[in-house]
Amino acid sequence: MNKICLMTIAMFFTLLNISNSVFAHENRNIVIDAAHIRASIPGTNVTSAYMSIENKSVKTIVLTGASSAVSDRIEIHQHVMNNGMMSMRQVKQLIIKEQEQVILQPMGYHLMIFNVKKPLLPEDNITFTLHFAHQNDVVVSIPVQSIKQEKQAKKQHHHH
Ligand SMILES: [Cu+2]
Repeated sequence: MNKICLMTIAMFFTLLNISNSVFAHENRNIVIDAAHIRASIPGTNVTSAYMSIENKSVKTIVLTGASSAVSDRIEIHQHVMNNGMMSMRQVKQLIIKEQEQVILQPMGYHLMIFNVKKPLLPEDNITFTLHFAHQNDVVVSIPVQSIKQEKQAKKQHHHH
């Protein structure tokens, strides 16, 4: 990443913080919502990020990865059943068809964050850059949530 790009991102986040809209970022075609990172469990340096990614464009979009200052290794993962055992595997890309949405959530797709440089604590907001094929990066500020907060947020998301 060059200096100008970093400056642009820094400016962008200054603006985001002023408007205090840290939960969702919208560009013309890609809408990120309900993004959160699971707080670090003491003694571990691996955690995961979840969100919904909506493709409002008229073309398929392809998520190819993510990057963040908190880790040098972030992978797109999927939970799969293997001989009755739940396991994870890396997927190289996530295809989101036009007018469709993919939800990254516990037990499903997620962004796996390895070698977290410092514990991620509830109330932290972490800058993530999502990379797409043939699309500009999308930069999001993702709040860290404890598992308890995650469950509460999920309840509020369901309107029964
Ligand atoms: Cu994983």
